[in-house]
Amino acid sequence: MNTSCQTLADWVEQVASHTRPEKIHWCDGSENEYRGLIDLMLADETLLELDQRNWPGCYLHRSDPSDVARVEHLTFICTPEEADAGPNNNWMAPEEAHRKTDELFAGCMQGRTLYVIPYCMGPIDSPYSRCGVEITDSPYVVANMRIMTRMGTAALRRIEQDDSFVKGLHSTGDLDPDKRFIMHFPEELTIKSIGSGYGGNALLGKKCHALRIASYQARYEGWLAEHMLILGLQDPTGRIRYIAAAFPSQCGKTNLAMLVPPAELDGWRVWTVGDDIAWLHPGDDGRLYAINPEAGFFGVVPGTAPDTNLNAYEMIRRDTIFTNVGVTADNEPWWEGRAENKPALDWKGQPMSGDSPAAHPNSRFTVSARQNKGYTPLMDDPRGVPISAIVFGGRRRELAPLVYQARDWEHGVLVGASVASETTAAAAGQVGVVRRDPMAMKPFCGYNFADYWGHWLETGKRLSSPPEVFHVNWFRRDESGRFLWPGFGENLRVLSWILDRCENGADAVDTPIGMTPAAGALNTDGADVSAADMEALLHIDRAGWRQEMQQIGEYFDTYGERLPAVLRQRQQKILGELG
Ligand code: SAT
Ligand code: MN
Repeated sequence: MNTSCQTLADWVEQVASHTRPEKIHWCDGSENEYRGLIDLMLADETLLELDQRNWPGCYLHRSDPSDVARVEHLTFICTPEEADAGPNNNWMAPEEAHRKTDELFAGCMQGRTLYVIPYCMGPIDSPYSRCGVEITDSPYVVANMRIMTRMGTAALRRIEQDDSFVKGLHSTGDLDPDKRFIMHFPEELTIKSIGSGYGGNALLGKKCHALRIASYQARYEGWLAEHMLILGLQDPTGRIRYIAAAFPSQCGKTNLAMLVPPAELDGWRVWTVGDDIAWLHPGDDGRLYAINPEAGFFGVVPGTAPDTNLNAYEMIRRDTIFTNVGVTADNEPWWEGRAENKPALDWKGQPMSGDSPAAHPNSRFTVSARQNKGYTPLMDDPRGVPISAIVFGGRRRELAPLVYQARDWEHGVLVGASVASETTAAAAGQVGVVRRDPMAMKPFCGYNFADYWGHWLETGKRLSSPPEVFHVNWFRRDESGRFLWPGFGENLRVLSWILDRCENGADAVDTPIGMTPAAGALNTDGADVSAADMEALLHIDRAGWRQEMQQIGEYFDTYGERLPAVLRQRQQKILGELG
């Protein structure tokens, strides 16, 4: 065998005898290996070459049209006790889940290659990083994992040292949605995923490991695994402070993490540490430190344009795998929001017709984080970066103001637990319905939310200088559906108020739900937003909030006795203050 880690060697052998592949390939993560995989996929048309003169190293993958998003109804947390998975998860007994998937895995790799992908989530030399091994029969998954994680020989060496890793078994199976399951066995540090080749279902290092399994592990080890971007904000004096922000999928995490300051805010810079996942650890100095466990971006393509996300727009001009975008007559990738050129074929490869979009709304780019202009070597710093502010947010047409600040950590946990957002195309199902999405972790928390909130509260007790906690909403609209806030680069105005608040340097108004910017405290000079819109954006609708807090109370009821009492007390207190 190719490793001194006996557990790994045994597992690979056992999987191979069950799935019956024709060949086994141990991934080393080299450039050569990547090139070989690309050539293989070009040959069997898993990948299509895009115009290499203008888009060097860029390829298009068209997934099965029934396999374009995460499938939450087929995603299970398999703990021995159902209550440990909580009302926030689908649960299946571990024996049943193993039996169901093992049946489907039997012989499923016949005639195919079994790839062994050792990977490390986080810098190879960080004590905060954790490793995994994904076994898959999909070369597309291998190529994506090479971009998204630190994959190959260095990761294998660390696994041999640690003698511990998350086992992730994946096969695309026959892509039959009726035989599709994404199973998590947190106590066994094991994932079994079959029947889908799509991102979050198949790149097991991402949501399955770095969020569902890691959140469970983090609870016992005393840290937090969160669905958060991490950015460094450099002010005109050159000082850099770090913010972690949790928004549901397709609510602008990647755009915020790569923000380009508007011309009026001269002298500011944004450094991207991560765009999707943060692992947060209390440091010796009582502050909270964050690493990004990933090495690349798996971002939403539609809407990527020079005025929304210039850095991403430029970053994906080379060495990028596109999934489910359209193509132009001259073989360039095309998506809604791309101003130049026009699409000839849609994401299914069909000629454009009617109003249907060229790119699937959940089409994605996979690209190395190093190609981003806002790349900072701090992304590879084993110590992580100290977090000044945690920002929660959702996509809410109504009610939630542009920004407000929690009073303290406990209130911050309530604010996070109360996040609600309109659903998006990132998951299969209806789009645009408001649902509770605490900490933007509804699809990703590997255990009972009540215990998870309890763990957040405990973590706060270990921090002598905890981050300040905020809530933002970039998505407020008026009755005609017009967005009230310009968003994108202009969001820096809100972030700068947030940083000032972290040092008590900006004026705020005390309201029952928290502190909002005082009139004039948020710099809108040169922004395209009227005084009336600004007032509407910061207005607290007391009747609406009373109803919201009541609904939050009802939502908490579903967690019964396990709900931390302090959350209930704080919710009741705010309800009382709303009159
Ligand atoms: O789950 S994915 O990683 O495919 C993307 C997302 O929904 O955030
Ligand atoms: Mn995400």
